[in-house]
Amino acid sequence: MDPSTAAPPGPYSLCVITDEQIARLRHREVAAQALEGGATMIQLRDKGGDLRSLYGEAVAIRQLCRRHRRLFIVNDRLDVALAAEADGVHLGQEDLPARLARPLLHPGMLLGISTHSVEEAREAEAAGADYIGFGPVFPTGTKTGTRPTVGLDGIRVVKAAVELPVLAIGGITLERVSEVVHAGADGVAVISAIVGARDIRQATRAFLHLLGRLQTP
Ligand code: TZP
Ligand code: MG
Repeated sequence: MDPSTAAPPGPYSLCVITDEQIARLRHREVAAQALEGGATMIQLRDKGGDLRSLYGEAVAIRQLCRRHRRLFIVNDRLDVALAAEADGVHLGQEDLPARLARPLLHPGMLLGISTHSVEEAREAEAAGADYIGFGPVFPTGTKTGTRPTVGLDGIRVVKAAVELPVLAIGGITLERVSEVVHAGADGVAVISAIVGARDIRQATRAFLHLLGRLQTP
């Protein structure tokens, strides 16, 4: 397809989630390369560092995202999302519940919730989430202790159950994007297939190019 006729990517098309261990780079560097490759959303995810340095990374990535006009989301830490003036926060089932987080966010801030079942997706929707992550769709080596895989059928079922945008997550590779989008996902959230690639910029570009072709009506 002629790229000039492809629709511009939606805000939830491609969420690149940072990981310093996999990338062997700082969060801000991962984000910079993913944004140069066209990622539509950056999620800052850090499971080990101290809060002060997380805040520093968050501010740096917020500035990068503003420059690229892309969304910036902080994983787990609502306090850091607020302090760094992120566009939103992403919370899991073990984090602050969505119904408590929603009123703490500034108006217009995005609330993303990780879900693994129709029940959790419906609950997130009722609590005022703006989008859900749904997965793991496929087996993943990146997150330990994940819930059972939901598969492509899981995406179809959850899309029929909620109105919210659904970001598929877990084991999403370039080869699997097409089936995930055909199953109904509004976008994909990716760690290893992009952050672990030799060239993050190029890997992001490849995902975006494919998503652009798949999502153009
Ligand atoms: N939540 C469900 S699966 C997962 C998270 C954070 C890890 C996704 O990483 P990858 O490398 O894209 O499978
Ligand atoms: Mg979490």
